[in-house]
This record gives sequence, C-alpha cells and structure tokens, in this order.
Amino acid sequence: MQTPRLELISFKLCPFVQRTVITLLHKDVPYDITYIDLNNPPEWFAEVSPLGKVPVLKVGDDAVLFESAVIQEYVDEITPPSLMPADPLTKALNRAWIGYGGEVIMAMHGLVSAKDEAAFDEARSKLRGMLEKLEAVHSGEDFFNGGEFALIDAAFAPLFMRLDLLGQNCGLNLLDGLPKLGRWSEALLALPSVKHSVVDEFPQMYRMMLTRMGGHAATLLK
Ligand SMILES: N[C@@H](CCC(=O)N[C@@H](CS)C(=O)NCC(=O)O)C(=O)O
Repeated sequence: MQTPRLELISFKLCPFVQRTVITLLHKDVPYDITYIDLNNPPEWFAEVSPLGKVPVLKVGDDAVLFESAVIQEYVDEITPPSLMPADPLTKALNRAWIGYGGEVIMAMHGLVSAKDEAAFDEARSKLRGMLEKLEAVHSGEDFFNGGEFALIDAAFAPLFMRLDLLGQNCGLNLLDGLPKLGRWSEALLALPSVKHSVVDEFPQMYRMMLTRMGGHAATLLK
C-alpha cells in the first residue's frame, strides 16, 4: 500500500510530537516536517490545528489528524506489520497505558514548571508515584510488553529522554530504585529511531527551556 503524503507540524521541544516522529522513523515512513514556535505560532496554525496544539499530521491534501496516540496508531496501521500487540486484551491495555503516559508527561511538565521548592517537592512525589505504578506493570525486559518494540514504547520514549536530561542537568534521579524502568529507559534511548527523533541541539534547547521557565528546577541546573 502506498502511504499518502504526510506532513507533521512540530514544535521542537514537544514530547507528544516526538512520539509521532519515533513511530515514523521506526517504520521508515517518508514524511515532511514543519516546525513552528508554539510561543509565537504562525497565523495559519489556528486554522490547521483543531485544538491549537501540536502534533498535527496533515494527510494528503485535505485531512488533518490530531492527538499523538491517535496519530501514532494511524501511522502504524497504514504501514503494516503493526507495532500493536495482536492480542485484543493486551492491545487494549497498551492503549490505556499510552493514555496514562500522556498524564505522566504532564506530571513531568508540572515538575519542571513548579515555581517554588514546596510546589516542586509535591510535583516530584506525584511524578514518582506515577512512575512506581508503571514499574509495577512493566514486563521487566527491554520493552514494555517484553523483548519486542511496540507502539507503547514509542509513546514513552520522550518521557525517558527528558528524565535523563533532568538527571544530567539537575541531579534529579527519578528512576532510582525502579530497575525495570531503568532498563526500559536505557533500551529506548539506545534506539536510532529515538536518538534521531529530536533535533541535534535538543539537549541545549531543553536546558534553555528550564532556564526560561524560571521555576525551582532552574535553580538546580549544574
Ligand atoms: N493530548 C495531546 C497533547 C498535545 C500537547 O499538549 N501539545 C502541546 C505542546 S507539547 C501544545 O500544543 N500546547 C499548546 C496549547 O496547549 O495551547 C496529544 O497527545 O497530542
């Protein structure tokens, strides 16, 4: 099956966009990418993006998809074989945990944007509690379901890339004592489709973003 023309509207720092890029790279799907600055979006963006958010995937001439988990599944479905588990129950559970992954990403955003130490400590324990829930349901192998990379792994990799940077830049080691997630993170961050899913200057941009946010995390920068 020939894939339609795909254009991804991206913001370089967005973890939800990155889910899509990892899926596209992993499946070797040709696509165009257009970067916007979400802090100063171009006028056309409001017309294209139904909710004013990225990612948005333009498909062919007219269609527009939004919501990262839905975009990931669409890309996966038009490029068989699927990266979703075949068993309906496992597939449904993966979808549920992918949804949870979005909440974990937002909790991480809450941590890096927390204004003072008290808010930061609260956000850190919330995030840590969410990570512990994941540790409890993870396979313990390289990937969420076992030894095979699946769509859920693409959905979580952006989280681990940022947790890794928070460790390097701020000394925050949120995966300490969570061996399954530690192994998962290592396996994901070693994949070419994950490594190449962000621009080369991403680590510097992420650091600058922490500074710009001016929250408690910025005071921890080394
Ligand atoms: N649930 C959405 C979340 C997307 C999202 O929050 N994107 C952020 C950037 S990382 C955004 O566009 N924010 C702009 C806004 O909320 O106005 C998804 O999974 O695609």
